[in-house]
Amino acid sequence: MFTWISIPLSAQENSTGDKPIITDLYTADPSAHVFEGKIYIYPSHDYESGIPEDDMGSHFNMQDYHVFSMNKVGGTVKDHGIALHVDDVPWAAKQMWAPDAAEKNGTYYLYFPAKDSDGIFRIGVATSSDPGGPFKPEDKPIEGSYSIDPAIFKDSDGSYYMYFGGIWGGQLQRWESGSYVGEDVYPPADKPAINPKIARLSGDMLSFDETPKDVVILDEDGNPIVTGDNDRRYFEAAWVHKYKDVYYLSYSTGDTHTISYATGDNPYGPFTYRGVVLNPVIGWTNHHSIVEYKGKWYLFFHDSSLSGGKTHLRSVKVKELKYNPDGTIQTLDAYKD
Ligand code: FUB
Repeated sequence: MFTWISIPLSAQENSTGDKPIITDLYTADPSAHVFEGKIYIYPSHDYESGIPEDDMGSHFNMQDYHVFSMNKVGGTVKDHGIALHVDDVPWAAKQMWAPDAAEKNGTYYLYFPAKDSDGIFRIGVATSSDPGGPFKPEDKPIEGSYSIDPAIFKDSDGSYYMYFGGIWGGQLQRWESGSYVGEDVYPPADKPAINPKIARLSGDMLSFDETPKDVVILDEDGNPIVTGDNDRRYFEAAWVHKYKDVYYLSYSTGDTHTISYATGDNPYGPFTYRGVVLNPVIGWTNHHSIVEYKGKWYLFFHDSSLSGGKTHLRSVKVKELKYNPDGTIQTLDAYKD
């Protein structure tokens, strides 16, 4: 069962600068990028569809995306309207979960997971000449794609990579054999945990240039983090950024509710576990992105404070993120300075 995180709602009133930045819609899973000199945010659009809560996330029944932009953190946030609706995606049936975006040669690409008519999560792509959309979807999902939470990383050499995958409702545990099985299969508690996946994108940004590979997360002794290590093992919400030539993989630990991170020396990893970026927030899920803007680093994330704690009705927030001189990240708490 989903477990309630016992952060008092009154904590929001004591918070410092962590108010939702969008209050007329519920928004979650914010993927932030700097395009055309502004911060653009590509979030999920939460709404109340009436589907009861379950462990597979059926209550996250989102049907469209809005894109938002701002000229400065703390400034006015512009809603660019509906960027893509599930009814306009030929292959998608429901559950438009956490998206991301990328730009190449003046075209903007929106990557999004959704369940197909067989109830299997796939990842699709849609294009636009405007970072705010609207986006035109491809007729089919990306060949070889599966599961959820696509995150696009552009490396300094101009290569683009997609990280993806999420366990439980994200179905990653059904793909460990290499093809989809209709039941959940997890490794034993003392065996390496299920890993997020990476695939380099092809030149046209519409397909994978390689078969997705595992992104291995190691502990301090160089051993893969195991399934039973719930405080550190990967659950969902992969994000990669680069700081001073080090690759940072950050992700949600799911049922232990942190955004944790690991570092490596190339996009494929392995990555070594380093610590916590963000402590648990109000609501079950934790999902974020990290972006540099005008010389400062920011963590975009969400919580359920605005909805009074409803886990499927979340709101995007932002906090400045700071590094220590050794490159480790200072842990943030949504409700404290
Ligand atoms: O928003 C639906 C799902 O909840 C996302 O795909 C996960 O990362 C979690 O935030």
